[in-house]
Formats: sequence, structure tokens, C-alpha cells
Amino acid sequence: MILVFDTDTDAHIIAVGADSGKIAWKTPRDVINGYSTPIIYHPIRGSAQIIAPGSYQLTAYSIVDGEPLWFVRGLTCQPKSAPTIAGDILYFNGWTPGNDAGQQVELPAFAEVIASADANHDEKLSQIELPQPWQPTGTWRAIDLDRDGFLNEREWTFFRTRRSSRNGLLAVKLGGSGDVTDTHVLWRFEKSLPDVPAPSFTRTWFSSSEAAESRPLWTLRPAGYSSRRV
Ligand SMILES: [Ca+2]
Ligand SMILES: [Ca+2]
Repeated sequence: MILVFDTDTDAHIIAVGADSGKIAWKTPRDVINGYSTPIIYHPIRGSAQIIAPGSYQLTAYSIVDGEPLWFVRGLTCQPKSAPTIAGDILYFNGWTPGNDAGQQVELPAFAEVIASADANHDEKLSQIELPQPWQPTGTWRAIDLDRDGFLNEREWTFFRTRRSSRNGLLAVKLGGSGDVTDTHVLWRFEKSLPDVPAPSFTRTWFSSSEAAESRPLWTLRPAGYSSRRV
């Protein structure tokens, strides 16, 4: 049994023996809270993989020992969808408020913020110290991941990534290793995306996708409801 624990601190993924209940392996995940559902991928060669989306990054692990095998950057914060595989291509969508195309904000690196805003020189940021243009659009609690009232470098870096991330549906060619963001992402589609629902496969829809093209064939606009596929 595979379990993903995407929490703001100490995120990890574990494999538990279905018969013994003992932890077979445990691998840390450098993500913050998320709600996505992982899937199992069976490549033609080699062992099965666990593909687990998380904040800003989707990662594939060996089902044997939990070793990270490959990952794709460019996801949104707090994904809730689930990947779909059709042939040798994986599809995954994510959406968060404030991250549609054109809404991105480039924040400075932590060292630069500390140099200009850390008034009491304790190497961390309080909400009072942070200038208005760099304030979170949501709650301070949401970006203060360890809830100590201040932002350290890790928390600022996740917040910075959140402001610059882009909502999107990604098509990823399977079969890579390490960081495949620049080599295996076939296309991104960034308009009118859902948050919770996952992609579903139909041969007609994917006839254009497999040609490395992201042109939608049709659009349906149900009102006021979202769920996983059944
Ligand atoms: Ca300070
Ligand atoms: Ca903190």
C-alpha cells in the first residue's frame, strides 16, 4: 500500500506491506500541502513506478525502494487532481487562484528580501517587516509553513514559487530520468482549467494531443460543481 503525506513540513511517501503492516520504505518529499492522488505506472521495461504530483513538482518513484526516478517542474501549488496516462504520455492539470496566465508576480530571492526588509536583523521575516508589494494575497498562516509567525528561507522560497507558478494542463512523455522538465514536456494548455477534476481519455480528444498539439476540440461549462471522475 502506498501513502503520500503532503504536509507543510516533513512531507513524505511511504510503502506499507499489505500483509505485515510494516513500512517497506519511506522517502521525503520537498513539497508543501497538497491533495493529489498518485497513480502506478508500469513501463515496458523495469519495475513499476509511483507517480505522485505535489506542489510545483510531479515525481516518479521506484515501487521497489522508493528511489526518486524522474520529476517534472512547473506544477501549481496544492494540486488536487490525479494524473492520467494514455500510451506513453502522462497528463496532469492543476489550478490555484492568482496563477492564470498573466497573473504571475516575480518576487526577489530570500537574501535580497532579508537585506532590505529584515529590520530587526534576526534573519527571518515578520508580517510587519514585509513591504506591501511582497505581502501574500491570502493569509500569512498559509505561507508560514511551520506556524512560528515568521518566514524563513524555505517558506519564502515556496511563497515566491507560488506567486510565479502557472496554472496548466501538462502532457509529459514518459521514459525519462532526473529532471525531465526541459526534455519531456510536450505541451502545456493554460486556459479555463479546473482545480479538482482529472483528465479523462477519449481517442478523439487525444488524437490532437499525441501530435504535440494542445488545441481543444470542444468545451463544456457545467456550473458550480467539481469532482473527481467516476
Ligand atoms: Ca526580522
Ligand atoms: Ca515560519
